[in-house]
Amino acid sequence: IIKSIANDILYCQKEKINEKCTSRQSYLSNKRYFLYDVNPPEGFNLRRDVYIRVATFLKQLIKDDKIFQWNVVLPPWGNLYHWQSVDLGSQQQIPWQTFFDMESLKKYLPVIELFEFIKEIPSENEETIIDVLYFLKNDEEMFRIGNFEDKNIFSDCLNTTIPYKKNSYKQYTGSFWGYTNVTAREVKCITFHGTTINLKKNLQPLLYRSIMFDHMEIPLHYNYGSVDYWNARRSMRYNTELHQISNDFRLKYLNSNDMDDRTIKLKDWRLDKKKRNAIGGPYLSIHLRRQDFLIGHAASSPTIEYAAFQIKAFLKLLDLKIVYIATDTNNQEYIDLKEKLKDYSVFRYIPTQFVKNKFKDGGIAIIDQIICSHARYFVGTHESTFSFRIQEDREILGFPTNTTFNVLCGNEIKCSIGNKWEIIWG
Ligand code: GFB
Repeated sequence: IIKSIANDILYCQKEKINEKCTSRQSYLSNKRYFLYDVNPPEGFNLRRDVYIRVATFLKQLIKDDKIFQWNVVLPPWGNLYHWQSVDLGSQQQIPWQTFFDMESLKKYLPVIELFEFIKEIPSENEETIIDVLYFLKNDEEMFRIGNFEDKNIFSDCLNTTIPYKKNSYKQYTGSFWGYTNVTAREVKCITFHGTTINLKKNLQPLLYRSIMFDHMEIPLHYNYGSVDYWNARRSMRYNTELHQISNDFRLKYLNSNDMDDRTIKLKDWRLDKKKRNAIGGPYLSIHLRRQDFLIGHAASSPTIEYAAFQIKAFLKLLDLKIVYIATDTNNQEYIDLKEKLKDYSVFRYIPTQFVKNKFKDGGIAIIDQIICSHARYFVGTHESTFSFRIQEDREILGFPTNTTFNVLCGNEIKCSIGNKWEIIWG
């Protein structure tokens, strides 16, 4: 069967599309779709890192594979634990274009939204069927013993609780980002350990057109921190409207604009060049992570009093009068913090209802990140991926590293400057 499909593919590629090819075109076209999903509790900024693992892997695959045209289907955003604004109703099935600039992403890799995939794939019984879904899981025993080695072991899923079950048409239904009309024809479980490249053997493009991996957070980066990693990261530009909102805020309240701050980026990220001369707007920016961090990272989370003490020390040191606070804290804590900084101008971004409705909690968080990334000096929260993404954006903008890799200290532990995660340019 494989041989005959392969022959058909080659035939249809070589010949002009004729009747034989047209009728079987979608099956035999060399277009292949890579879909993925992530463990539900994971936050927005860890998910962004998972995208880079996928993107760099697929980029390499496309380089090596001369037959198939690989496309990444971007998993819609939704139901994240941290998105708690009750006035926005359910925040699910949000396409990537709400948060990111699709043209920039496409300059790195062929990506499509899930709704485009649903349109492209002919449906059967009104279902869009993914050919195979691999449910990845960790080897708990290996983590217990600490004897790590690469693994890709198939199991029958019988001993695993999987969130997929067969419907009356014998397809697997499951969460599929809240789309009840998306199903999978086959589900297979794999105990996996290793980097994304090791997933290649499971793709089998001669058998499957659309291949999905669930728990894509399990495979590790295969080229972490390389030029290619940073190219993928640079292609993750935000939606231009989110930039515009942030720029308006910077101009109005923070006396900041790209020309004076030396933070101009070229329209095409591929043309941006290595630089370290950004000066940023005349304000200090702080990312103060609260909520679940107060439990998960209690030792490194300062009290509001101690946070204010440290912020004042930074402002004095830098001779700045303005501080921008990005935080997920409640109003009362923010008011307390502001009160303790009353000799300074303290700002936070408060969205209009229109902006909230349009960009949801995820977009508001990105506006905070953009404003933080343009400050003269940034101080983040230890081990928060939200802060890590701001640090990366500052690396891309060309700030000297001493203005970026700083964190607030908890009351109880001495803290040092975090690792400097410096950009590598090609
Ligand atoms: O992005 P994230 O994975 O970063 O999750 P961490 C934090 C989320 O909380 C963000 C909101 O995506 C935002 O939705 N948030 C946090 C903020 N700080 C701010 C802020 O300054 N402004 C705004 N507007 N929103 C990890 C989680 O979070 O923390 C893990 O991914 C776990 O699931 C762990 O909860 C304790 O790395 O900070």
